[in-house]
Amino acid sequence: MSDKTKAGISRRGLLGATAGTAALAGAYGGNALVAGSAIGAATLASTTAAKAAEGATVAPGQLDEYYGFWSSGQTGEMRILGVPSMRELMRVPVFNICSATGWGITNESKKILTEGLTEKTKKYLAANGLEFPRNGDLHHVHMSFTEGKYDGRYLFMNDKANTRVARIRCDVMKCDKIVEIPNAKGIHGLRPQKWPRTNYVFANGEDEAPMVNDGKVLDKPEEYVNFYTALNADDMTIAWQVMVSGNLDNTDADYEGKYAFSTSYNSEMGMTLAEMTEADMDHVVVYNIAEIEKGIAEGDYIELNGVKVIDGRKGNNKNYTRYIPVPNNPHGCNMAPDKIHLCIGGKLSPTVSIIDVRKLDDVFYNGADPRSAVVGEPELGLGPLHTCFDGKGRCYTTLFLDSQVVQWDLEKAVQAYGGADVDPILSKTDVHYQPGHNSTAEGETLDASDKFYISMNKFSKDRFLNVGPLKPENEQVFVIEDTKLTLVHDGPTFAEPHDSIIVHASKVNPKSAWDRNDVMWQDARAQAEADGVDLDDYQDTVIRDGNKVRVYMSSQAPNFSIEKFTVTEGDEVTVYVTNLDDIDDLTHGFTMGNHGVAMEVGPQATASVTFTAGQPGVYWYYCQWFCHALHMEMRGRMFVEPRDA
Ligand code: K7E
Ligand code: CUA
Ligand code: CA
Repeated sequence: MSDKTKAGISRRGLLGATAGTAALAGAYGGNALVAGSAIGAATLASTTAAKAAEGATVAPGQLDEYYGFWSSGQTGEMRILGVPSMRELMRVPVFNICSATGWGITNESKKILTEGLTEKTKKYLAANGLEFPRNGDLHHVHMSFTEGKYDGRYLFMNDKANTRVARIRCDVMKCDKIVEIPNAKGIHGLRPQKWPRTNYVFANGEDEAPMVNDGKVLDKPEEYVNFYTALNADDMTIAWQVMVSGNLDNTDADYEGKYAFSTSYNSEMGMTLAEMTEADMDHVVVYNIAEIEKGIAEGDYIELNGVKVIDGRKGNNKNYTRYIPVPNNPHGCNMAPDKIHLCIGGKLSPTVSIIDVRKLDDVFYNGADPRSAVVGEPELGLGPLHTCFDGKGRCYTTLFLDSQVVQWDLEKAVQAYGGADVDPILSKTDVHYQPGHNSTAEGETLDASDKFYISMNKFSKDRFLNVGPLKPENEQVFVIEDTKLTLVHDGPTFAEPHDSIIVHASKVNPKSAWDRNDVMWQDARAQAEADGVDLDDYQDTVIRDGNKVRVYMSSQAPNFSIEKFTVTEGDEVTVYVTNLDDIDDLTHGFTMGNHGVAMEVGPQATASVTFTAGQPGVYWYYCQWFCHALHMEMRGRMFVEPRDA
């Protein structure tokens, strides 16, 4: 990047000057600028901008006001950021394999990654020497709700690539359940029920498939179906599915616990791009939760691969679903915190369709035209994808093609649709570039606030130093002051800042050490008990059981309780490590050289890993999480003897 801005002002000089001014004001913390937030020169030149930046500044050592929970798209993990500083605090592996934490390597994580797979997938994986899918495509992270507000219990997320839904426990910020959804294909949109609490997690299947998908049907779209899934949030079992017409993209739920919604860009049931964009109108599917529950209770379902499936296709003449026509290939599906309006992003249409959920009873029970629930359709700009809310009656819609965010007034949009001569558009602000999702603080809840606006942009183009053909994406934070959005942070991220939620820090209270009785290692505990080993105490026991060897050790900085053990080539070795340290932040690890084995062992945690002892020789194991001045010395030897010796 050039040292000179277009206006000919030196960036360095400008940063210095701003810092100086702010220091005089006595409140400048420096992080927003120093820690890599490139504030545009033009923006900085304005006092308002400097003030806004100050408001969004989190000084070194200060804590952010909000947690941000981020999806990572095709990386498959969840990320935790501090907002507004945008400091990345943690990466929580979910659908990916992680070398640092041992996710996908430890027995505890493998159990979670495998136990929820369908038999069909297990068979495929086994035939290919795999235990679980190696990748994931995590688009949407959402927290559990109680009465329309985040309650800090769980986070739920989808894997589009392998049709899975996962849950993270917020007390330890680790994934504890992964479920593959039968029947459906490509879980995309995902939202928790908001009211009265998250009893259900709703998940959209994006890809249609033949109802009996056994390799006999390809080009008979009339035999293709799609599924909407409700999972029981408390135990992550599947409650029911609804068979629908058209595909499903994004989903949301209302604030009354009555209805849930999905957008469908392929009401045509087309298999090619031309076919999928053929119709002028697609639709929003409305699910009537009480009617579906009643239908299930009364036995009006078929059982498909162990799931109770209700027929909610067009023309079924039941009260399970309704189809509301909206313009061509809609995308985003966002329920406003006014509890009344649902906003549907037009994508190919420059509009957002506003559905008034109070009108849905008439659509279901009094034969009203489904379109009568649409009470606004403002023309906002090109490529409207997602809408978020600030709790002040204002909406923010990303315009993918225009590379802008449009801020608009919900009430005025409804008035304009009714014929009033009002312009709902309040402002348009450039973003860099091509925004997909966006977030305001707690914007999908009754605590929606107008503090910040975050734009998750699919392209960074020339915004950062060139790192080769694969560029990072770009995330931007704006401070909202009425109709003015001021950019205060611009930061690159690795694939892909797909979606995020912003949760007030007071609602998230993770532990600093594990509870020794945590269920995460209940299998290890059961095995230890069977072996007469007390996992909670100092352990140094090696059990031989045929060609199985179980090694129990504890770690206390800077020592493993076992400095060497002997096994035979080809033995199945399981190492259990218990971290007896309970000091804040004192994580140990266990890495076995040349065996593809590594794991995190958090304070007071037990973790275990099973592997096959390799070629004869001495192998060092070591602690890979820096824990002590003598961390390098925290190591030991595994001696592998030849099998025939
Ligand atoms: Cu949330 Cu891209 Cu998966 Cu919109 S979807 S951008
Ligand atoms: Cu223990 Cu490093
Ligand atoms: Ca379409």
